[in-house]
Amino acid sequence: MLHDKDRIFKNLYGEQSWGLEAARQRGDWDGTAELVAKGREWLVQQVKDSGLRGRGGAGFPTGLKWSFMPKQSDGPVYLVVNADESEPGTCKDREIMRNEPHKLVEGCLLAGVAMGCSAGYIYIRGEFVREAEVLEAAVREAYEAGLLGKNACGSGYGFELYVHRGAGAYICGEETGLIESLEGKKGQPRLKPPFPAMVGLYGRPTTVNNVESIAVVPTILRRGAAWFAGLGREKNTGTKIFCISGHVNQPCTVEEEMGIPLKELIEKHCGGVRGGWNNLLAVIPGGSSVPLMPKSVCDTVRMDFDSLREAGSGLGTAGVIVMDKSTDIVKAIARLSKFYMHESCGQCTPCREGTGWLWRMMERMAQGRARIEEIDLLFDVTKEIEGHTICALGDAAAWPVQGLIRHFRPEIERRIVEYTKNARAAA
Ligand code: L3W
Ligand code: SF4
Repeated sequence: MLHDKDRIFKNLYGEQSWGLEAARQRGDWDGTAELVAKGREWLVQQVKDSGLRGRGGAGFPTGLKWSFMPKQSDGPVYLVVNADESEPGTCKDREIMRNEPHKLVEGCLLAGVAMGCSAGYIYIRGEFVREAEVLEAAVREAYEAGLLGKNACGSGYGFELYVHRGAGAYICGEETGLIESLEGKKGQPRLKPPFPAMVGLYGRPTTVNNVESIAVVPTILRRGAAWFAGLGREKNTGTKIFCISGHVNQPCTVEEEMGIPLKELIEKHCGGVRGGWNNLLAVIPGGSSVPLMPKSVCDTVRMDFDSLREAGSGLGTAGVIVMDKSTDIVKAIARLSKFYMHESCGQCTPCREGTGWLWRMMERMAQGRARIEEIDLLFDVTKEIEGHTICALGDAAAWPVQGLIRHFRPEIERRIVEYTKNARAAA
């Protein structure tokens, strides 16, 4: 359980102003010039030592990612912040940008220095109109106070920061689709490698980080890598913002210690599952792109990257979707299939054709209008999509269906048997 003193985000619920003066009172922008002066190597090493792993879904070690950027460069290198938060069930970056924008702005400067960037771009989801306004105002405040610009914080380091609004496509949250969109092109992911650290924005070395990953950096640097690494557990360190929605008594977004048991998270912060813990059917723990877990797994699982992977799911974005026994679980997953079909950018065949096929098949399964052997066929097709596409959207479309078949196959079979029986009786 996380003590208040270890909480990074002190204004997550917007009880105080987001503005610079209030942010300073909360400790933001305190001694930033001294941190900049410690230099690039120190900054990267601190983030490595903290054990921070990317908060956007993949959990890649942040310090390691920063170290991929060239030590010397013959031109500009860039930081890009992925603020295109679109994963169903996820609303953590939104709260940071609404209520703690200066943590992100200061984090951009420090990450920029750590990687030798002269400029950073925050790519914000188009639908986040109010959040973009707040963020733009926070960046303006930082410029006016001399915290950004040619001589950021009086440190002698020059760093420019831009806020760029997206236009509402989920695929622009994929880092290379985002870069394409930032360049003014259609947001279609690129083949990797080369990774952005080699060829990124405008063909230059670029690192794309999630909002939360960057916003925690100033606190890590001020309080020390050992403090952050002391929270959570090995390889899964620090605090994490969880967003819990669905069939709980009080849906909420909350910062907790990495590795908190799922049951404790729900009971402590959300007033429990609607109708009590025994009324729980399943949980999707990391935004819609990771497999669901039945109640038996939820009883004991911890909320961190490795525990959830071992449990057959993933931490993803930590958007926890809770479903009680009133849920039509097959229909719920069919709805997700429709989402992925709609958001597929269409450039690779297994995803373009496969996501539409999955959705049509899932609609039939939800009604029971299928044959039992088609369940195996459905599973096989998800395996043909997984790992055979340019970006992770193909995997993301496959995994929820795989999780459903793995854990709720009897429910799919029951529908098929019932539908067949009714159809025969009506004939
Ligand atoms: C240089 C190498 N860089 C990896 C970098 C890479 C990227 C990061 C992670 O997917 C996940 C996905 C969704 N040299 C490198 C290297 N990198 N090897 O490390 O890369 P990767 O490929 O593991 O993941 P990804 O393609 O970035 C992201 C999951 O997120 N997701 C959804 C996300 C939605 C949001 C949102 O709404 N905010 O984030 C949910 O689970 O399934 O697994 O930077 O360049 N050798
Ligand atoms: Fe586009 Fe889907 Fe291929 Fe990703 S996997 S590049 S979304 S078609």
